[in-house]
Amino acid sequence: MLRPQESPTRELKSLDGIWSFRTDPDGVGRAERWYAAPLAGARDMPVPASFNEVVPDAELFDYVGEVWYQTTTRVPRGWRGQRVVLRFGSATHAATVWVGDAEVVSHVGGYLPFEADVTEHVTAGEPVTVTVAVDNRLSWQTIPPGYVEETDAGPRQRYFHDFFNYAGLHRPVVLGCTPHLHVSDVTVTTGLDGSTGTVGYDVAVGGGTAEVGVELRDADGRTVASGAGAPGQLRIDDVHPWRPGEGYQYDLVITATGGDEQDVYVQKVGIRTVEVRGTQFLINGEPFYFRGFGMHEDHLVLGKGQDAVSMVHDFELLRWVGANSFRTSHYPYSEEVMDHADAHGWVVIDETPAVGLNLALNAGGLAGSGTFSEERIGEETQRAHEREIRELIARDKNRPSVVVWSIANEPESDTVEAERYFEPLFRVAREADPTRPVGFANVMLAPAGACRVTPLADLVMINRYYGWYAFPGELEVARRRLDEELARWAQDGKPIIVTEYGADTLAGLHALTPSLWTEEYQVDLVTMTHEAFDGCDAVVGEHLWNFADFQTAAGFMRADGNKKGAFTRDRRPKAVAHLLRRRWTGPPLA
Ligand code: BDP
Repeated sequence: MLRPQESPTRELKSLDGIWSFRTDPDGVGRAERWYAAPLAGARDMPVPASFNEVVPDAELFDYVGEVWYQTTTRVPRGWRGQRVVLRFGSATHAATVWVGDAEVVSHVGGYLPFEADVTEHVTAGEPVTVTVAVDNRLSWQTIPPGYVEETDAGPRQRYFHDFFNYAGLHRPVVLGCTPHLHVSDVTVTTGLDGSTGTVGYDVAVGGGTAEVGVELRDADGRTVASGAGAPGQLRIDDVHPWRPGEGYQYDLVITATGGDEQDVYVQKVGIRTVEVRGTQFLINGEPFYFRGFGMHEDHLVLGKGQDAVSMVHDFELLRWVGANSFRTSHYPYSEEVMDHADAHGWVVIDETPAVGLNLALNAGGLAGSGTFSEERIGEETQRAHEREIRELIARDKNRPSVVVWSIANEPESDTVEAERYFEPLFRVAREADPTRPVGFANVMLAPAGACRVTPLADLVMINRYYGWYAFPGELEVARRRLDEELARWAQDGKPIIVTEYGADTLAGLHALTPSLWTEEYQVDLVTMTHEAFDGCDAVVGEHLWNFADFQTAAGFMRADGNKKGAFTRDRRPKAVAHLLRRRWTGPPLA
């Protein structure tokens, strides 16, 4: 799905700001046609943001069900005769949208965009009301999964992943116009051969047939190649590649012309290659070592709301600490984050929201029961998972920053059922994008030899908590076991990225003797773990868990959330951040 943009033929109007908002605990809004009139009893709610923490109200914090958002805007009068599209960066986890009293689109999946052609429901120059019912419920059929339990105190959302179920309109909402004849999609693939670059492109057009022309312009606006026809291949001499740390991008200016209409869409292109060769991970043919974090879209009050200040600040902290990469644990991040990554040379492991597919973890009373079964995670969930993979790749396929698709985090992976569940999903990912390696983050419960899903992957990605969940306080034993496990994975002959390691740490808690939760222990554990990585050639990456402390569901394992951050939730460095900075900004790692 194309990212909306302004171009010589396209305009955008942001609908971000204060919307009317109300909850619908009795689930009557649809029957009562709340979209057909101003929302009664509404309060103000900022968009984009999670709704959970904006109001100090425990019921809203833990609310389960549909909430309603409404805004009125005026369609620019210059849009007469144009195709008008309404687009949401995301709605967590499902949404139905009305324009006036016409239902225009429904979408399931909380972390990917969707849009509706609303041309016939709007009039240029006239006001229009947009109403959205957003459902934050997770079920056995959703990705991520969960279930609603009826308790004496009302419904409670249960889920198996370790981050708070923030919900709402988390990302920008825009109204845009294009000509009726419009560029509806483009796929680019890039190659490098010495100083020559190639850009393959395939353009799709909607609303009629068109002649397609493309021009590739460098960052100074000079045309370096051009072509005619919807699919084609461009050759660029003296190419300036996209590199980690330097997000050089060209503009592919696409022009579609048909009848008396013309559309212009500009697709950014970073020319780079990605390859797994033996135990190496190569970007532009050179070995790449991943330094960075698993992260979360998580900020005080904003929850998972996209916010430019927080986003740029987080990237500046990543830069300060010497990171070169991150994983979008455990769901696709906003397009604003991805644009920034492309433009500044961040290397990204792009993850679907398939987290919590493992009843051996965080499953309370269900613990240990079979995860993959028709009553739990069965074919319908698998179809939802497939859709998430397809939609993620459709959104991010042209992004140079994305070098790996991670199709799940810590699913059950040591059973025949898991292998059966995942085998077709790897196929889906590879069909949708034959150019990037596909993997998933393996859980400690399925070590080398026992995991039946990693053999399906192009690389080994493991989350390991030696010294924390395993051998807490016993760093010597932890080190030996970690060495042994890395050596076993190395025998697979694939690169290993340790996608999680770390320790919960309360900023400001100190001790002279090894003591869990202290800043010293986090430093000691991370030092021990790095020594193990340095002793294993197949390890090509280290992503500490987590970049910053983050909110989770309530539980006795968590102290106001997960505290494994290198930074606190308000982005102050813990001692480990300085350790990482010394390691990551020092001489390059082997
Ligand atoms: C892993 C999960 C991650 C958790 C982390 C932890 O992938 O989401 O937050 O462990 O327990 O199991 O801190």
